[in-house]
Amino acid sequence: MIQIMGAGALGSLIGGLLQMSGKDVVFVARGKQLEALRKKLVITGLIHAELSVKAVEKPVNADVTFFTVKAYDSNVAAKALSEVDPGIVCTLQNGIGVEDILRKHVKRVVRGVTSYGANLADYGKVVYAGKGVVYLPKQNDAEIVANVLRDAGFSVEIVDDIEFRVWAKAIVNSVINPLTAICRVSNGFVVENENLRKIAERVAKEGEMLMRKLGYEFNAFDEVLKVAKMTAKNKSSMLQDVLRGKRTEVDFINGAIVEKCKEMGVDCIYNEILWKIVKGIEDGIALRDPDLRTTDF
Ligand code: KPL
Repeated sequence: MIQIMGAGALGSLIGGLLQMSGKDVVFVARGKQLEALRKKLVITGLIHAELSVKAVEKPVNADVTFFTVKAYDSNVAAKALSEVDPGIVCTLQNGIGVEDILRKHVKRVVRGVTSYGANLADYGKVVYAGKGVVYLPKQNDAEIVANVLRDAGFSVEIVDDIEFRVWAKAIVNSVINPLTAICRVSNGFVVENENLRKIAERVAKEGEMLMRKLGYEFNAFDEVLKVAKMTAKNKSSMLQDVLRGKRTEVDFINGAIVEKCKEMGVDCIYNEILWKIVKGIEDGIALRDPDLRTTDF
């Protein structure tokens, strides 16, 4: 049994593709997403599929669990998982520190990173926006996860520098996500527009300096350019959250980068300003409608 803990955009896409490859999949969801999935899961974009899926509110025993809840839901979701036997738990979440939260509650954790693109068009409707890669660390349990994913056609790479990949992804997200969420533009605009591009370069530079302190060579702005061009028409996950009136993952992206920069003595004023502006947007949303801050794992 494969379990999807957090059937949002990425979780639904992974679960849907795994089910289509013949795996027995259960989706753990809440609220309107649970209601919708109980009717069906629709995948559009690169493929078109309508699937009848098994959707439940509470986690169950599984051989492999994909942990794809929003970063800020990690603690509650990991605690819920600890009440069953979730098997190997593979996190593919955005952000820094999520695997540490997970490890407090479950034993067999695999920290992965993915560049697959998925958006939720509506409850129960996921858009498969872009093929990518799933990076997994060199460790025993990761091989099992890799085989599950490869059987369903995912491109998987086993790497010995997963920490680097986690930071690299967070740094790219720290540039694209808040700028798109604040200005309400798609990813490509962040580097096409001269005003935003200048800020993007400065934010990326802070990330690059942090990477150097962590012992990694990483041309952050080159990577931002690459990702922004590849996903030019996409709405970032942070923009989608803001548009849907939901909390964002900014604390685990820019917030975590600021914390690490301060610890390592790296300037981070651009990250700090973006972080605080997005927190201000979240507070404005909460003021208008506190109920909308709930999530859908
Ligand atoms: O990971 C992403 C996100 O939106 O969270 C990027 C790479 C920016 C693609 O949209």
